[in-house]
Amino acid sequence: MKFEITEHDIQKYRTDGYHIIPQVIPASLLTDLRREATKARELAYRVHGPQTQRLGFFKDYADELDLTPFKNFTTIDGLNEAVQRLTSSHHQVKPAEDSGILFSPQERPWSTEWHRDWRDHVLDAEFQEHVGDARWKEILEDGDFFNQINCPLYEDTSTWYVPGSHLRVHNTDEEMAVYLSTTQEALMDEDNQKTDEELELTCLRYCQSMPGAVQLVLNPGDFALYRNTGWHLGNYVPYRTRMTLHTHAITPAFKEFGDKYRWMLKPREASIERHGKLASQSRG
Ligand SMILES: O=C(O)CCC(=O)C(=O)O
Repeated sequence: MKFEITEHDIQKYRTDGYHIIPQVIPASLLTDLRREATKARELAYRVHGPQTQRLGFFKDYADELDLTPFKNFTTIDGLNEAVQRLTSSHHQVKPAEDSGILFSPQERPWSTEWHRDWRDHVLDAEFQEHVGDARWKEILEDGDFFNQINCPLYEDTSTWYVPGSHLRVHNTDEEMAVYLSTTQEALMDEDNQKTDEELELTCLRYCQSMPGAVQLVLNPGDFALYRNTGWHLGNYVPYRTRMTLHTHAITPAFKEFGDKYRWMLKPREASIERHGKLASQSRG
């Protein structure tokens, strides 16, 4: 096998929920990917504004981007085999052009909230009615679901993760205290109350305050696979060049789940609901 995956790596992926395969992108492909991703970043700022985090489904921009390097990424010799060894023989790397690229913001630092996909992006009543805790537990424990990929073209330390949290239906009180300690609006300083340095350090402290959190340190061409049902976030600064391919290892079961429940996704509303509901609970 071109990229070595040991039994220990497989076990650790199950229990910790993440694994980094070093340097999967060869130098010549890295050159081509950086060139096209630089164009994609300009497109992202143009379409979504200077603070945007990503350009999704960028095969829609085939008239402005050469998609060949991205297609060559998906078929890197030995990559899918390595992913399959960590997961199962029916996992496939979803082409990045069907998924997205993550970028650094152009103007100011910001961080996402700590979150667990997909549970934190749906309304509670709808979740309980259509999925429920028992089915969710099965999904968390089933490696067919929620295997996300970050593969940076430049060094990337933006992603933080809580190992082991991907298997838990319920969060700990300490985790919820961190989650409730701020809001997405504050982590973006929407009221312009902070200097850039104050905002950067506020976001960094928020990352560090989550119990057990680790910062993923990814070198160019490293390949991080992580169960995105675990607590994670992205913390961004404009002075670092971030261009990170962001996709999934998908399976037929995961695709079916996505198609069936896509209508339930309402990230911002769900976040407001959690803050409101839990704050009122804690007021008694
Ligand atoms: O920027 C990152 O690495 C994390 C992005 C993220 O939180 C997500 O896609 O759910």
